[in-house]
Amino acid sequence: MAGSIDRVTRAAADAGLDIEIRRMGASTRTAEEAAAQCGCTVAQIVKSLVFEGETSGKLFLFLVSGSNQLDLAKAAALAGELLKRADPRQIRDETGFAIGGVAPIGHLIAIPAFADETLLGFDRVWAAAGAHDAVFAAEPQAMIRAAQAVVAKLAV
Ligand code: 5CA
Repeated sequence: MAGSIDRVTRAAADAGLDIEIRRMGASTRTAEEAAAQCGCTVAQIVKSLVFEGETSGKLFLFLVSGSNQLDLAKAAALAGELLKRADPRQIRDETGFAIGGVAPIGHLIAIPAFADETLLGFDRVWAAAGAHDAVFAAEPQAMIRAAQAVVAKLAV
């Protein structure tokens, strides 16, 4: 998915976010795998979770720490509608990313995004960069700004 990685590179540049995308040569599909590859804690991995609005069918992006679970009730309150886990194919078609490589930036569509406040407690976080072995590191505030995400309390 070279095109997906290119989109992340471009989105970062457009947002003034200075990143270096690293291909790890091993799976970073899950937060645990990504942490092992990056040499960071699971908590410093940003999960980019895509949910679908039950009423609108629209996708929403929630950025949470790898050590936290998304609180669906809080997420739904922010989205303004009930949410369900999005279908992997819809995620791929609309964001341009396959599950395990969904990045916080560079989606094909403009996607309403929310970020959990606990991410701001780290000096550096790592996020997926468009493929299942690609990651980038960033200062959380800068990454959240680039994703145009609203900071909120999202974790259980
Ligand atoms: N590359 C890693 C670390 S950055 C990563 O993408 N992690 S993740 O957590 O953001 O992406 C995996 C997430 O995809 C899982 O936590 C899970 O919430 C979601 N997921 C896994 N399988 C499915 C599925 N079949 N349908 C919808 N979402 C899924």
